[in-house]
Amino acid sequence: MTTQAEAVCVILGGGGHAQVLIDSIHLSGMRWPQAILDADQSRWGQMILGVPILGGDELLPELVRRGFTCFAIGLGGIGDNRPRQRLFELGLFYHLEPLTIIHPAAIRSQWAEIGPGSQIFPGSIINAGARLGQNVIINSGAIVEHECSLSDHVHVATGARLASTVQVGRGAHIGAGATVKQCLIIGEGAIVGAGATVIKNVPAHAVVVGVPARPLRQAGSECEWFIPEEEKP
Ligand code: JB2
Repeated sequence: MTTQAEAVCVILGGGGHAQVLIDSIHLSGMRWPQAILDADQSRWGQMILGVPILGGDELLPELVRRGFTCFAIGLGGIGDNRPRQRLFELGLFYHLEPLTIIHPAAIRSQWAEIGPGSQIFPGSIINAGARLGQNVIINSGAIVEHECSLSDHVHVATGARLASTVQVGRGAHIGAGATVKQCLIIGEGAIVGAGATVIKNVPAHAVVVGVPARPLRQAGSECEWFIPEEEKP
């Protein structure tokens, strides 16, 4: 394992999320990242906060040969965490170490567990007994109360709040400013819309919106839990 001072880091994805990420890396006292890879060719050669966008993900093996040791996911992936998951698995495939980033202005209990590659942004609160898997984002100002359990690749967006003992399934997305009542279960791949207030369990892959949160109605159907076509058994 490399130390923070030795880490040579590449960021995968160079949009808005990457800016907060690079700032957080810097303020956490880690070494400044050396490169960004981005899928958008028109951005190659540009800089984000002084870090150059060198090219696309196909450069990853070359960077490993050049001595890069770590990666961080620069993609926020609003509403769909599968691209973040794919990039995370790509970094691991090349034996890079996922950088775990905790902004110094985040409040994190020493009794909270934070998995590899997770990103804890400014103003967020993670209380005692909370457990976060790998590649989880707790975005700016979000609250994860005591004994919540978040699986891999979950994103709790800006200002969202999980009351105590909430369980969030793999890859689920809790939208900006949403609130989830205590003891509820948010299923794998579910999406809670921005500003929603969730007062009952959300099934896997469902999309819920509003106050109180209700499943999105599919055109022409009765109100029932919405499951994207590709996710139906
Ligand atoms: O497969 C990929 C890939 N797919 C998209 N590989 C790599 N290396 N890069 C990828 N990207 C790139 O991620 C896009 O080309 C784009 O430059 C970047 C995403 O930038 P964008 O600003 O569109 O989204 P974001 O995910 O950085 O930020 C969103 O989510 C945040 C959580 C924004 O909506 C923010 O406002 C929000 N705070």
